[in-house]
Parts: sequence; C-alpha cells; structure tokens
Amino acid sequence: MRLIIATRNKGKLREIKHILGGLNLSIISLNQLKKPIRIKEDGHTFLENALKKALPVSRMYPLDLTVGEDSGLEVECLNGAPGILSKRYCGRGATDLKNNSKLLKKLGGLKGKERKACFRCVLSLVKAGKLLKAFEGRLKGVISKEMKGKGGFGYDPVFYLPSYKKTVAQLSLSQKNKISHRARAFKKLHNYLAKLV
Ligand code: ITT
Repeated sequence: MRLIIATRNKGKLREIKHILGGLNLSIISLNQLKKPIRIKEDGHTFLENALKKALPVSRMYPLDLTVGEDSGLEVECLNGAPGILSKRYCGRGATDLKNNSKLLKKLGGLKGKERKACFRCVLSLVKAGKLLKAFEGRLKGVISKEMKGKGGFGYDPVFYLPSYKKTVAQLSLSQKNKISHRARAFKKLHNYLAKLV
C-alpha cells in the first residue's frame, strides 16, 4: 500500500521517511505523483491546513492513504506568530534565512523566558476523501539570539533547546527525530498505521 505525504517540502519528507521507516508502506510525496494537484493552504488552524493538503490528493488517489502535515513555530511574546504563516513570515519570496532574521530582529532586547516558543505539527490521515484520524506533536524551546547550526530546515537555527544546550539545527537527523514536534506526531501515526496495515 502507498502512503502519500501531501508535501513539497524536502526537509519534512526526509524526516518523515526516517520516522516511518519499518512500516510496510511505500512512502511518496506530491513531487512523485503524475496528476498535478492544486493545494490552497488558506485555513485558519494547523488542522484545517493539514486537511486542505490531504483531501484533494486523497480524492484523486482514493485507494491510497494520504497524510496532510501542517506545522509551524509559535512564539509566546508574539501571541503565537508566525504560527500558520511560518513559511511566509516575510511575505512573498520569503526564505528560511529572511524569516529567521526577521524573527531575531523582532525579539531584539528580550531575554530568557521572554523568548519562549513552541514548534507544532498537526497531521491528518485521510482515505478516499474522509478523515480517519488527526495527530499532534509539540516541541518547546526558546528563540536564540543568533542563528547556529547547519542541519534541519526552517527555524531550526534559531530554536534553542536548553536541555541540549544546542539549537535544533545543531542536532543530527536522528537526534531531531527523537524529540521533534514532527517526530512526536508521526510516532502516533506510526503506531496507528502499524495496527491498520
Ligand atoms: P508543505 O506545505 O508542502 O508541506 P511547507 O514548507 O509550505 O511545505 P508548512 O506550510 O507546514 O510547510 O510550513 C511549515 C513551516 O514552518 C516551514 O516552512 C518552517 O518555516 C516552519 N517549520 C515547521 N517545522 C519545522 C521544523 O521542524 N524546523 C524548522 N522549521 C519548521
């Protein structure tokens, strides 16, 4: 059986394949599908967007299982921003570097606990246009004062984990995949799928 991950983000896919390895499923992403699919990510919550990613794919490929994944960074002192807009924090043409620089600038002058943040990941598992189950994972940390590390993607260089004394970008893929918001959500999915397939 195939499990389609409704994403075009290569960083996410690399992590997901690593976490779901061992399941008797062939894992593919939107980039490997033949029919073009338009996804409109205009929901107001992570769950709405996770569904908006999975449903159109699942309607086109009703025999496969599809997962929609929406994730992002919530910063406490910014009332949860950038949140569902994490990818586009700098507007059109945003890059990870520009987004991270904007965030560091916004938090300039704040110290310690004032820099608390949380990564969130919400998944929707869908088949033939119907939601089977949703899962969520979180990772708490603080925004560092400068970017550090070359691993991961997105906000990993500025997301500092006090217990590791490292940013997420300074962790190996295996280390990130033991603790990340995505790992936590996908492990719940893994356990669910292990019973299903
Ligand atoms: P798809 O919609 O194709 O899956 P995307 O990158 O647009 O890919 P999202 O809409 O879910 O994905 O936006 C997630 C953004 O949140 C991502 O681009 C990063 O900026 C940030 N993010 C999510 N998970 C992250 C992680 O593990 N490490 C760092 N940043 C992360």
